[in-house]
Amino acid sequence: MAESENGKDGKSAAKRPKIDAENEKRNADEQSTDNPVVDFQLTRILRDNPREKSIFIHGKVKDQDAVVILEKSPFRQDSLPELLKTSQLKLEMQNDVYSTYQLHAPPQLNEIKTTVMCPATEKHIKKYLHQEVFLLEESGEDYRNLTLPYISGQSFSVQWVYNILEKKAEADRIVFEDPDPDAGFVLLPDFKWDQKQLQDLYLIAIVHRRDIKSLRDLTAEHLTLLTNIRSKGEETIQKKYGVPPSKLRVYFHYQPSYYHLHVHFTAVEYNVPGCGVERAHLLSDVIQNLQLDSSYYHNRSLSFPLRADDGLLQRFREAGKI
Ligand code: M7G
Repeated sequence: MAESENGKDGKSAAKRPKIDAENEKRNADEQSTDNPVVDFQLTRILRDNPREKSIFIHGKVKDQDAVVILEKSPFRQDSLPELLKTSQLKLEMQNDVYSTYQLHAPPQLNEIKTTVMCPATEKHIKKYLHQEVFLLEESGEDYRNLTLPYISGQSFSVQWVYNILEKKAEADRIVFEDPDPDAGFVLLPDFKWDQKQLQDLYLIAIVHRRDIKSLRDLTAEHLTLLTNIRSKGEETIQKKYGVPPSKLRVYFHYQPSYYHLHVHFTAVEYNVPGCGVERAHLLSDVIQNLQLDSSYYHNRSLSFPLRADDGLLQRFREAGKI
């Protein structure tokens, strides 16, 4: 795990209490809500990542399909003294200067981030099932002839995005909003980030405009929107978390899972899945490409990975493209 961004610029002391206070408030609010996984009946393990300490499981909650992601939270530097002082150590082996233990930590220092999707669709289940991956090259024409018709009928619902924009969900998590209908957006923590530490900082900026599906739709007409997201997003993250723009990776996914334009802001040292060259497009590169050529993303070929069971891969195969 990368060193804390704030360890270097000395701002962690100032910013961490704010994160903690917000988390405590959220925890208190959440303790009163139901446990949605208490009746969970395991169907199968979709994916198991021992190295990343995460597991993706499919099961049923009251006859409805559910996907649950369990992920051990990273260590927090500020709670290390408490962890070492208050935990129980069970000796496993001792040899010369070497000894190993099982450490039994108090529950509040041993959290597991849990994401629940219920009712989960077949597409949710497939998304997390381990699959062979293929790299595709899509021309502008392929996009219009194959990809666009496919995603129009098949993509994930973006209802959760509309709920955020309309303040029907996660309203208390919004860290910044520019309400302008053309250049405006909402910035909030991605649901992959538990906000307990800055090493895995992850926010998303969701645009108010509902007519931009992805990178492919962008032209020079959208430059004001894009530069606005970059400058106000970076400024907010610097102010709220003490993380400067030089410590951020700001990018689009192509293909995204959700076809409503959004930008990912992650800590640069956090090696999050989906930040590799085959899927991530830096916002600053996109801005410069559009400044040079307004139809850059309409015309050029874009490569992206698809899993073996993806219907779009099947379309490309049928069209003799791979
Ligand atoms: P993407 O590139 O469309 O798909 O990014 P990906 O999930 O394959 O990366 C969508 C981003 O939105 C991801 O980083 C998700 O973790 C995040 N996200 C998805 N949902 C359903 C939610 C949600 O309900 N709330 C929040 N805050 N983030 C979400």
